[in-house]
Amino acid sequence: MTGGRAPLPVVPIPLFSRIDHVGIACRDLATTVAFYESAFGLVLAHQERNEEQGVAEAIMRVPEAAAGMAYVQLLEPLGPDTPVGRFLARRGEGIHHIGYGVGDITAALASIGATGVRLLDSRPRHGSMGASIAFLHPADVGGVLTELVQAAPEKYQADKSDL
Ligand code: KFV
Ligand code: CO
Repeated sequence: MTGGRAPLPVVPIPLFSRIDHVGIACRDLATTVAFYESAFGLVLAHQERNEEQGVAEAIMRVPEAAAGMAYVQLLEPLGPDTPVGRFLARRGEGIHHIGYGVGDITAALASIGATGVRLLDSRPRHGSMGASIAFLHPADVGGVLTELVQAAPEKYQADKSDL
């Protein structure tokens, strides 16, 4: 998974508590939201624009997920010179990243960073619904852009305030 490095140390406890979301790059958010609602019955839980990440996003709730909520995150780029804009130009629409829930993102970053996986964010940034997020380099995770998500306290989540 990480090339020719020495065997990785085993982390003492599972760092990831659940799959928080799968992020999907799309060209048109409204059309894609409508598709996920009508074809799959997913529920639009939240919508926001994240200038720092260069995306307009919609959070589709997967009903009745155990151990905390799980989501599909639809991502329309705010411009061509953004991570999702470049991804769409290079690969077209499709799965862009996977986000894992963690209890303590600062501790998780320290632990994962110590294994040699490159951290795209050494400190957490602002994510969906008030979460703290940080990305790991896809080249060190078998080609998968991987995001850590420490959810905000419950009162900040899925309140539809940004719809
Ligand atoms: N998955 C796997 N590989 C990817 C990738 C992806 N989504 N995007 C780019 N790459 C690969 C690409 O194939 C290429 O590999 C290399 O990364 C550089 O591509 O083997 P290669 O050919 O060298 P570039 O230059 O086209 O990509 P660039 O965008 O400049 O940099 C890639 C990367 C991963 C460093 C950058 O996209 C990044 O920093 N991403 C993290 C931020 C992000 O993706 N934000 C949007 C989602 S915001 C979000 O999820 C939120 C707000 N939230 O709360 O959940
Ligand atoms: Co995400």
